[in-house]
Amino acid sequence: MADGKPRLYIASIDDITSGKTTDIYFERTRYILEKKGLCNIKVRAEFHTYSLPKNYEWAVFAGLEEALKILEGKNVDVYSIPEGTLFKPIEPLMVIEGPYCEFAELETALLGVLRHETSIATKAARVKLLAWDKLVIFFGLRALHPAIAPMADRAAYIGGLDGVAGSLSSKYLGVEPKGTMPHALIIVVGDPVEAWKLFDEVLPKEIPRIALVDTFYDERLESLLAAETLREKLVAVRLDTPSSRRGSMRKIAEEVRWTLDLHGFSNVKIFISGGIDENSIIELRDVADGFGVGTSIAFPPSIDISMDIIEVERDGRWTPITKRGKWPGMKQLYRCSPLNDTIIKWGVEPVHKCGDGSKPKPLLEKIMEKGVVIKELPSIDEIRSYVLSQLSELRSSLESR
Ligand code: PCP
Repeated sequence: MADGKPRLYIASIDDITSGKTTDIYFERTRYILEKKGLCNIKVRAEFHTYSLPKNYEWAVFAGLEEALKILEGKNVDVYSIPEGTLFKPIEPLMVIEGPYCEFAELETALLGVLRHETSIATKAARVKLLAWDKLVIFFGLRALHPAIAPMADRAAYIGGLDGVAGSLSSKYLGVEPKGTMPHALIIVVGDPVEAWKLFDEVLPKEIPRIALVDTFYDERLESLLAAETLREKLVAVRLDTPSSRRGSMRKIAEEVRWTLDLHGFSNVKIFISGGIDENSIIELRDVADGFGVGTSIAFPPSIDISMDIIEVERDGRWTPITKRGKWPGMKQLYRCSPLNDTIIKWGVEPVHKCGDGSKPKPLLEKIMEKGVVIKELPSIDEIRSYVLSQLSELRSSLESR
């Protein structure tokens, strides 16, 4: 309650795992079921998406670890595809099995976690795919509420980005943050050359010397000044040209590249940030060596994951039932290669073989039993590598079309 004093509007971990961050109608549903002795009816509830944002053909499943944390200790079993799997509409992502009242109020939080992380990871993967082998660092924390900074960094990294700028990423994710220098350093020092020198003088050698070169003067002039100041220590220049000055960012980058090369600084790379999205990556990827991408990944199109009951236990037997527009029944997802998938009724073996003669791989596995995780969860780097390997397979199959 407001008491005239400022506060941070953040739900606690206990609020989340106890189902308090719910929509009120789930509380009312539980109340009715409890009153009428129907709370122990067992259901299977499936998480899936039935449509993707415009021009999207796939998404990256992320947020499983947080979903499991929310379900920990509840009397439920959970089946899931691995975190980081690329998926298409209708494919089953996760299934909760157990008495409905065990997780009724958790639906809101579970969807929030899965939708948010999946949306960020998917956008990050799209950006990384377009950036080819160029470095992409997540600069998006300033677009988000700080309470979810580790989540956003995690999702962006899982999606395949090469690094994240958030300081807390080392504490929460075991990922060392990456960064350059802000305009604030140059403005406080009052002179770019002096600021670059201080950066070099004070910071440990392991931190790459990347000079921000757009604060007061023309990018071409500042880039050359930075190269002449830091010489062989300068790894890259960062162009964060304000939109009011841009005209063509590509032309600015080309001019900087030409000038650096002309003066013998071909080894100095060009890193571009500020308003970068998929189209600008395509426009700049052959002239830039790296990108800092913030808002377009932090605020991505939403991957509309929903949860629907697909089976109810009646007289000791699982009975397929769901709302219209959705596919009833428990399903398995069989994969030959990324997105070359077949959905098959749970418990039925596929009869088809993959193109190379191998058997399709089932992706949905039991990961939680009676509220306890029964499989070792992959590390964030393993999940990221899994995403990158699927993206690479996808790129090869698109190129061979
Ligand atoms: C860069 C840019 C955006 C940040 C990165 C993220 O900031 O101007 O504010 O970009 P995006 O959200 O547009 O993708 P800096 O140049 O580091 O900002 P500052 O002026 O604070 O130095």
